[in-house]
Amino acid sequence: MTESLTGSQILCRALLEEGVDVLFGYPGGAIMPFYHALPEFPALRHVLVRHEQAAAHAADGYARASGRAGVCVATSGPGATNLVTGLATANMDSTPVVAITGQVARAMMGRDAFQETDIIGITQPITKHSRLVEDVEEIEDAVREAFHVAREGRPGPVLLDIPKDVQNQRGSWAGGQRGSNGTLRDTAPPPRCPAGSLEEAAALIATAERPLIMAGHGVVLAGAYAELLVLAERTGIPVITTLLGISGFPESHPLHLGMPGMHGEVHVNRAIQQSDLIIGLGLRFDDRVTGNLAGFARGAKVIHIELDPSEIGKNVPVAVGLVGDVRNVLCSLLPLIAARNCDGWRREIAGFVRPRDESFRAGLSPQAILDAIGDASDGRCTIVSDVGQHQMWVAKLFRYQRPNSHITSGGLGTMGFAVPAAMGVALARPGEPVWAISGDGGFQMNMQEIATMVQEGIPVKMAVFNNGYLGMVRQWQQFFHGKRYSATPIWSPNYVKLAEAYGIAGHRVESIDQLERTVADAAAEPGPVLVEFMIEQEANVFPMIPPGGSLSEPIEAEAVTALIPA
Ligand SMILES: Cc1ncc(C[n+]2csc(CCOP(=O)(O)OP(=O)(O)O)c2C)c(N)n1
Repeated sequence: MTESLTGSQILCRALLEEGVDVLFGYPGGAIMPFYHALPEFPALRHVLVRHEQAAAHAADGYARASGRAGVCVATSGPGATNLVTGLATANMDSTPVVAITGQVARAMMGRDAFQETDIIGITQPITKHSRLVEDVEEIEDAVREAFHVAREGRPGPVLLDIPKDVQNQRGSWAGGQRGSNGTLRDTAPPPRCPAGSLEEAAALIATAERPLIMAGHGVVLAGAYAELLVLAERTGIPVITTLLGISGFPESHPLHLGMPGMHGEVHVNRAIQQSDLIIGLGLRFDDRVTGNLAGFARGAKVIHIELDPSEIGKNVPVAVGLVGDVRNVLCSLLPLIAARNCDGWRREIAGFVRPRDESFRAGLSPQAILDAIGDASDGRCTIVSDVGQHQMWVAKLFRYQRPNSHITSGGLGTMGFAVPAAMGVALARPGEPVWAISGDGGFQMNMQEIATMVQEGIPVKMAVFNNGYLGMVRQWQQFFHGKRYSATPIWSPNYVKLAEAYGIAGHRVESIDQLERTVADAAAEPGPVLVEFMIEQEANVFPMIPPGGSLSEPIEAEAVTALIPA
């Protein structure tokens, strides 16, 4: 039995059949038929953002927190192009997002009609798939395909561009043919490991003298927490977590070493350089992790477990490549792994550990702020960070205990991500505390979303680390551009008054004695809240591998005076 409906009604029904419960969007001319139909489907909650970029980031945050595809909607032309940064962000971090854009009517396409852009052409390089839906009879299949493609294999964004007249066109609804928008786990493919490769990997793991596990985003995407824990505990192999692998392994665990790469700890990078085996789990060995590839872990063989076969051997030579969802591959590998320990190697690594830069610990330091946030929520919160120095402090200094409790834009490094992404996280995890932590630069890129939170009652706790600079760029200028602070000092509004203007609670913390109390008050606030932390203006993130340098050449706090002109 088929029913005659408009394209927009079919679209709404198809979204419901995919299990969609929330969409982030913004209306306009070419998507009006969809917005006309939407009120007939109250199970589809629409969140009206204040900028379409925020819709894409919110859908991304929702997807990362829930493991289901996030959905964003925009009109043609400027609405669609405003989604671009968010889609590129999702693409770089393998997040399943389905974007729906209105397009001008078919008869107008190709005539430079009002608000016409070739959004398919624009987004093709930054999505897994972009499709122009040319007839109402395609809509049902196009939606099913979009969710399937976004989630299957390595997840990523998909865009459906639907001309206005197709949204209005009447067509037939068959329905009942789809699965639901389940979690990524439901669609994980079985591993593809060439004959003998699992045994080969197990033999390398049994005989290596200085092995390391390097856990990336694939661990979180696959939910391979328990399997990673078994592998580590059975073998005693220390675990490194990349920026997007953070919260894939409990940080309090004695086998947890820390973050590698450009701002990784000295002992972590040194361990990598000395290791004879790296077991890479769901990561792409990107340049922020490896530093100069020619000098990366020259004595190490690499076992690479990765869902996307095109990643294997792309950046580092691989001894054994195992293709598949990290959890499924580990399930196949673990029965072959014998118990061993790495006590001698771990003692050696312990000898590499450098004392923390104590200048951080004094006063209103990032460490003190992050400890206060962790304490105020018993470590139960999800931290969504923006991009810059604070992002590195949030990655390195917060003690993540819960799986998937750290969310950030790793691959694209998109400033402005935290606030809107945190809205998506908060809707995916109702009742759980969510902190968006931004710098004063990135916060000002999407702070308009406070209005969305107020209108929709989304209780995100926003922290601004105010150092008066675009701090990470200032740090580079300090180290590598003779301290020429070109275009990095940044003025901010009065954030307490800004909060007041939006009708939410706002606080400024200027000294350590205000810290605990204020953070506790913010944590207890039922609605959105904004807390500004006045941190040291020229604090730096240490250590740092200079751009183009190898992991063996860190700049450490005490050496930096030699680099910087007086
Ligand atoms: C959209 C975007 N524009 C520019 C950059 C380049 N960039 C990287 S970090 C940074 C400074 C961030 O400053 P702020 O938000 O104040 O954070 P802080 O580094 O001070 O913690 C800039 C400009 C970027 N990553 N994203």
